[in-house]
Amino acid sequence: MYTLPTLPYGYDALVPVIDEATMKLHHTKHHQTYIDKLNAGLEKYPEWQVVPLPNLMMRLQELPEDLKKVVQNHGGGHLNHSLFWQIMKPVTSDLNEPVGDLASAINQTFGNFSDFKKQFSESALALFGSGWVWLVVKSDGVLAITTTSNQNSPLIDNGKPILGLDVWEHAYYLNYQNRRAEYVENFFSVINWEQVEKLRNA
Ligand code: MN3
Repeated sequence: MYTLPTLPYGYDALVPVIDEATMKLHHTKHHQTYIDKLNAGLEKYPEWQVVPLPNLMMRLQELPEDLKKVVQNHGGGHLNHSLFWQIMKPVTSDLNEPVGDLASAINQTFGNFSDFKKQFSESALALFGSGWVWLVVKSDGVLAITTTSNQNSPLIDNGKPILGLDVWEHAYYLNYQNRRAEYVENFFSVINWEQVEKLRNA
């Protein structure tokens, strides 16, 4: 049985970037619903219950049709949100940019941090409908920016997600209404780059 992970900070910790009401609703209602539906879908497949969720995602094509949909949508919802909470932290006064090996890897792939930020933001704005924008490590170890629709996980295409931004309207609409660009810009001040680097090395 999957359960809702505890946030590493309070619901009001990301203010003014993400408001308390959005965080609470997003975590206790949206994320919880993905978990409930994932658990319900797995109930009649004890043989698949024991397989870790990231592995289920990578083996999606082997799953029975009804379970495949559940894992793709609700399993994806659980994995994606679990990562999202982890890679954010409260706003601090310092320049919030990656350092060390992660900074080098980003510069190597995207030229510099500002070009990375531009590409990531453009991908978030160009994404039609609901979905996510990601920084992933591809199977060859190289970084890439990708987007997925709905709750699809980058793991389906064998990219390891290390940074993700939820661009479903439920993630920002209370505070930003239709101003997705502002939400994306502000997101950069709550990214926990230390955690992103941990995930890259995991
Ligand atoms: Mn969401």
